[in-house]
Amino acid sequence: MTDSNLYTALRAAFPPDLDSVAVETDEGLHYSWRDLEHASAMLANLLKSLELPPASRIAVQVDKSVEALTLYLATLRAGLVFLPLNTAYQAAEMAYFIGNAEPAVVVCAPAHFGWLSKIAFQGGVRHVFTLGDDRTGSLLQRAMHHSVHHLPAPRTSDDLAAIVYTSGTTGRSKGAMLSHGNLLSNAAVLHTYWGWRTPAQGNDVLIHALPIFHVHGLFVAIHGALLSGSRMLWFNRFNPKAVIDCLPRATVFMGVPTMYTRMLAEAGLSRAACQHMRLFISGSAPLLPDTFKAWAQRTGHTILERYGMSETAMLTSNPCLADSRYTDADGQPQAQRRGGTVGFPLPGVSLRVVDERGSPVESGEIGGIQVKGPNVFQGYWRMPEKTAEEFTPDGWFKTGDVGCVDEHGYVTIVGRSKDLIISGGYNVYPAEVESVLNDLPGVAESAVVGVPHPDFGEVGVAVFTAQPGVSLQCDAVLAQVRAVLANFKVPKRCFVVPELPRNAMGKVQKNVLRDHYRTLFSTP
Ligand code: MCA
Ligand code: AMP
Repeated sequence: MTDSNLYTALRAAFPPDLDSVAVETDEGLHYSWRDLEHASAMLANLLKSLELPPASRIAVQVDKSVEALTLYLATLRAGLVFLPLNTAYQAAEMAYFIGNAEPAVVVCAPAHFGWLSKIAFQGGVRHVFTLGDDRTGSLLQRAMHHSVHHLPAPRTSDDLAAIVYTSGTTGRSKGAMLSHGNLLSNAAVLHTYWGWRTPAQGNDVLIHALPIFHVHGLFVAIHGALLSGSRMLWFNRFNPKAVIDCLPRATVFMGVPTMYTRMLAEAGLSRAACQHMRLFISGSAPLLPDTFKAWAQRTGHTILERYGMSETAMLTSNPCLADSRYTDADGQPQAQRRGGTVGFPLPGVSLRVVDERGSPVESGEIGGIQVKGPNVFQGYWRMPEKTAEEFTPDGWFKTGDVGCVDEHGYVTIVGRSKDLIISGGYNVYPAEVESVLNDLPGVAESAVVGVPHPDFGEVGVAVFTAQPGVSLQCDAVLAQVRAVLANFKVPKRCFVVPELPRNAMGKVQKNVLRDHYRTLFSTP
């Protein structure tokens, strides 16, 4: 069997000098390539010693750290399935993920061991370890006793490497199953398309300031750096000032639009600070044209916007170098990064825009975006019906995004057919928040809508009615929501109204609410 284990491919790209620095943290710690190799081997040997069934899930809810990165690499090496979970998830959310995914191992922050181990053991999990962001916890203590040598478990390209949970329009989160082949094909395409420099070209240096429990920070950023043997300047938390201070030593930065607007608010962001930078990449949420323009004016760099999903990793990208598949009116390869667009389908990705009947539309016309490619996931974990619903009979994945492709091939996202709010790059499904609100004592019914926000791009606002005779206080209601949902899902404002606007069919008119509250966070 040819080994398609993703770790094998990443390891092959490590630079010859294994003692050179692979990761430098904002606390001044240096990790060499050999450290990554050895630490992930010890963890992989620990996982192996547990004699877990094939395809066991390793659920990980820990604060960002280089050790958490090595745990990801170890899981790949051991041929097991990595299941990253946002640190903001609360007990009820974690109980759902553990019940649904049935992991064999749970790794959590030391401070969460009390409540999370209870949920895990009740869910039948046999092994619960802790891992702190300061190199503490039982996981590393146990791994210390294992060998630094480990041969990656051979895997086919269809074998699962990770399950990434993404919320659903019905309020139930779905686990997107990603294989070694899905992740490696996407990483290899981005390696070329974004022109990651090889050691011979003098490697890139990536500023890594994203969380590592979602596709953007975990796969796009980490695979990009590792597959080109590039050093990472590592931040456990995003801090705009500290990132700007690092720019002169870096060449690539990846972030969500909120990170760009927060950096623009810093006086230290200047052309001089950015003069060694090669590439600024944005994604996970729409980048406003104003941000694109302001960034170009301040730094002299045009941000490269790209588009992707947990189910597919990256789908489209503005060009880094000229893309010979797309030519301008003079027949020249397109090299221009266009603000407001997400660029071209990546090589190997097919993308089409269809009308309500599923027929492809003319260029420039708006419709639903569907995709195919080696990066498209294997389906939703234990949800065959849901998986079938999201694919057309001829194998196109329905993204739920609405957009168009112009005559030069640039893709623009204009909206979403799925009821989804993207807040600071995190997805919030109104259905999930509404179901929590509707269950609260005194709430009759609720609607959650996304409205523009200067920092997070978009945030949720809750509008609800009270049961007869009940008087509800918004702050108290939100406090109850906060107790059950991750903090970024909690609506930023809420309103009690006598009734929700409805159309003739009795359906709540969310567009009316969106229009009504559109300017809630506008600055005068
Ligand atoms: C924090 N808060 C938020 C958000 N983040 N509210 C709404 N939306 C958010 N994204 C609130 C918290 O609830 C808290 O409020 C307060 O802000 C401070 O929290 P803190 O954690 O300190 O916030 P922060 O450190 O300032 O975080 C902002 C951030 C972060 C750095 C922009 O949200 C972030 O890292 N976003 C990146 C998300 C990401 O990686 N997405 C990729 C998904 P309170 O105190 O009231 O509770 S992958 C994906 O989308 C696809 C595949 C793709 O294309 O990439
Ligand atoms: P997730 O479920 O977290 O993987 O989020 C994927 C969704 O984020 C996509 O379906 C899009 O709606 C959105 N998204 C990602 N990148 C962009 C972008 N550059 N512009 C607009 N929306 C984006």
